[in-house]
Amino acid sequence: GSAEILQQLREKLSPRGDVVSPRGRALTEEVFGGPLTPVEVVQRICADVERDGDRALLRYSEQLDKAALAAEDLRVPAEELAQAHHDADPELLKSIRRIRDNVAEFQQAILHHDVTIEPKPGVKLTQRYVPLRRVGVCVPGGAAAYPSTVLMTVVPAQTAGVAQIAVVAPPTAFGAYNRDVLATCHELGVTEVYRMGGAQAVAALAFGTDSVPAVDKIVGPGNLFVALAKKHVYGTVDIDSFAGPSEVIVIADQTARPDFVAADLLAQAEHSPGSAILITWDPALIESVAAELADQVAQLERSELTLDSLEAFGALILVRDQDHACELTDSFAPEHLHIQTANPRDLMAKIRNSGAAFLGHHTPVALGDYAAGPSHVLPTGGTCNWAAGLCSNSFLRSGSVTEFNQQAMNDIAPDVERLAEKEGLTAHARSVSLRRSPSPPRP
Ligand code: HSO
Ligand code: ZN
Repeated sequence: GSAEILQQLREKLSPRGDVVSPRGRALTEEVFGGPLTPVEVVQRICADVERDGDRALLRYSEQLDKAALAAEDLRVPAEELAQAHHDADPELLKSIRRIRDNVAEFQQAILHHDVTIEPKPGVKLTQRYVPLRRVGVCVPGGAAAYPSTVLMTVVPAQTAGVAQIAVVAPPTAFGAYNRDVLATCHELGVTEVYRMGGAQAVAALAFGTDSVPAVDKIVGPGNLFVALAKKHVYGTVDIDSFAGPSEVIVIADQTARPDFVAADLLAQAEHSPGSAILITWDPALIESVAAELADQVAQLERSELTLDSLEAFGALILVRDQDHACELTDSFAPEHLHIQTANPRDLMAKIRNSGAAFLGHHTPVALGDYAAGPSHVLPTGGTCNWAAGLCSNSFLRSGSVTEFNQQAMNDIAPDVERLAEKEGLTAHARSVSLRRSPSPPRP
């Protein structure tokens, strides 16, 4: 029945990793002198960085990331960015430029513009959008290097007109010591890159330190500690959504090719952890996809990790029919949804909640992960029923602008005065009545 499937799915989807690994547990015991929950760890780190700045930041980099850095080492020197760009594969740089153009074109097209209405003569109401002045972008660097994440965060921010973009990546071979990550930053014109990761990097961006000027908003994916730290500093700065481990739900029918479907499931499982779920009403497809998965996983470079991820967070689910598939998907609000059926748009119309949807047999999620145009920084963990993915508009804040002339103010004044009086706020009422012309009789 639906309830059991729902329960099972809930366990499979969103490998949030709130369970700390034995290694992580040992590390926190060593650093904090006792077992702490991830939330407690993050609270401690953020409080220390807020109080002690660089000193705490560097101490945690050493203790948690095993990187002994001095304050001067935090920011990647301009020459190093240029060198990485110089050394990078020229074909990679060409791809990066093409992808940048794809992303910029889409992000530009969806950008909010100021809206002004004149609902009555003498009244002008505007919703205006201004880019944030300074933002911090988290690029992960634990399990793999992600130059694509640099593109999918920095280009939307640039499109919005953000003047200062600070990229942070952990001091690891997959992070701020990764040539391709640094080369991508340089290609995009990012000059501020910091070697720091985890909760301490988020805290440094939020509170500012001697070496890292504070930002207005922190975006980008990361592990559990990064996500919890962003939540913790929200209010001091803005943040984007909870972007945790990758998830995909594939809805497929008998028109789908089992090898395609299996390849798409493996692609997100490869993130390790990554959850990958097939929902279909065709029992034969379950069999054929299962066979394909076994076959294909063995051929992957990250074969073992992917298999582990698939076993822990993968599922092949048989449902009654299309409506059942849509209903289940909607209640899970997956980060990625890929519909591989004869009528993908019809199904899409029945699903409200997904971070990013991919329609048809020729639109693998990997197109969106790397190159299509919408950002791959998306809400996970079942938060897509209220959270949205990153886009150029995430880097704007809106404000209103109101302008009345005398006549228009006269017209609206009685309503203002009445409400103000009901609230007992006579100063408010007076600030309006004083301006009326001719003046109303004094009560
Ligand atoms: N699927 C990831 C993004 C990514 N994939 C980066 C490959 N590289 C989160 O949506
Ligand atoms: Zn991916």
